[in-house]
Amino acid sequence: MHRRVKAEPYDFELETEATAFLVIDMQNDFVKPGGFGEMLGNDVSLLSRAILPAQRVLDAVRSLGIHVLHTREGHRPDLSDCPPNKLARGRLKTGIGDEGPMGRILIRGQQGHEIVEELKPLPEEPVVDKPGKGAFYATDLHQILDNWGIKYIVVAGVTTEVCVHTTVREANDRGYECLVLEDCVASYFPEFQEAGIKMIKAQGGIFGWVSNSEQFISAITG
Ligand code: TIU
Repeated sequence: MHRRVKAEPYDFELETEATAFLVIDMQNDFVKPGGFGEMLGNDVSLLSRAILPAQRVLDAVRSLGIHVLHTREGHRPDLSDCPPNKLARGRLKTGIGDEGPMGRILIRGQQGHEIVEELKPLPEEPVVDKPGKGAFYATDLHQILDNWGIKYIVVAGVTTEVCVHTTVREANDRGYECLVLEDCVASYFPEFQEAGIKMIKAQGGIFGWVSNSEQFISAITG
């Protein structure tokens, strides 16, 4: 079904059958109090406020049968898929693979690596485990989207300037039209949230469009 979403820099037009809702890295360790993100000194409330709007979008797209996928950033327990530069980055006392507040940090199978309960994937919704920031790098995301005939990707998740940006840029280069929902993405840094959103829609939508949960839900359910 054809839908027109009020967006910037101009309306985003999509076909619901060719649309996927992609929820990026809404994992306990990034978003929840008591996780790795908070341990590093971040105010995680800046991230957790994206949960409720994303949940509303999830409810709406699920009720319409629109495809949903989730990603998680993390690694194998033996860290064999973690590049040495990522492991070394930050010179952290407690970093990737170490025992953190919610299990081993960014390791698959650990509680901190799990997607937050509010946005828990349904059994039929693929969860793409990614070792990097972009969801296309070293994953089967492109294959899944291609098999489904996806042309439009609606994006939620964290963080705006890191994994959301990298993924949207990768998607744009692969020919997908991306709509980022401003209140469903978040950053630990308010200035990066603001700049990150501006960059997407600058220059006539240089690598995507920006809207919000309310405008998107109203367009697809209206
Ligand atoms: N998912 C994601 O954005 N991973 C990060 O490492 N983000 C930071 O902002 N650190």
